[in-house]
Amino acid sequence: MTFRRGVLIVLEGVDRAGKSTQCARLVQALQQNGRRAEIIRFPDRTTQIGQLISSYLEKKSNLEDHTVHLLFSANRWELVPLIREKLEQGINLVVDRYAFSGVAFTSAKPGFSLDWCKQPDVGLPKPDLVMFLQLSPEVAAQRGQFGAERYEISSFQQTVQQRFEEIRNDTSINWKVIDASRSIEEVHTDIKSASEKTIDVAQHLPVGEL
Ligand code: T5A
Ligand code: NA
Repeated sequence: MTFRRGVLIVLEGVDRAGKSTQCARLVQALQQNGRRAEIIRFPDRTTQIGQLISSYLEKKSNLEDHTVHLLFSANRWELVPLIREKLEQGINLVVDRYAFSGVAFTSAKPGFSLDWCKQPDVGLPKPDLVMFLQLSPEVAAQRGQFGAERYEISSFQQTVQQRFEEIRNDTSINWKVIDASRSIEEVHTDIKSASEKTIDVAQHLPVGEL
């Protein structure tokens, strides 16, 4: 039997698009189909770097904008050995936010170019599929009020939404836009089918780099 690596599947999207809900459902569905699958989320708030980020997001501390951008990236880099190991073991990884969130959120701040924001993540394992959960701000608002975290402000989120649109022009990435305004089950069906198709193809290919 030929060896098959795990594939790297990322879910991105605006706030409350249902990323965490769908990541959990996808891992469950892949496992039910007899595949090995695990979830990874960014920021990973459990590491020392992750704790600095978490405290910043909770507004318990302030960090300079370039510095926090590099910390979000470092938080991904510190998990790269684990990510590579899991993929080599044939474990499919479902990732809740990745470098694209990093670029979209920092470049929504004044004075940050998309190009500068992308640099620290160059060389990270490249996702085999990035699903962008699209949801209008109006529908997102119906899913509850913003919490107290740093970026949970409507005007900032609108800019983040625009940055994501620009980022999706990068044709070196395998993007799939998913209409996230439908029911959890309908969205899940699409995500599951796109993921199964990607696994069938990408498990035979080498892991790329951003
Ligand atoms: N950030 C992150 C950076 O600035 N740089 C970086 O490099 C990275 C990685 C982290 C913050 O850090 C920023 C971005 C963020 O501001 P987080 O911890 O990922 O944030 O964010 P959360 O607040 O946990 O997640 P979101 O608000 O984005 O929500 P999700 O995960 O998209 O949505 P989810 O699944 O939690 O669902 C939200 C609500 O909607 C309901 C759910 O039950 C839930 O109540 N829901 C639906 N309702 C109706 N129909 C559906 N289809 C639904 N799906 C879910
Ligand atoms: Na989430």
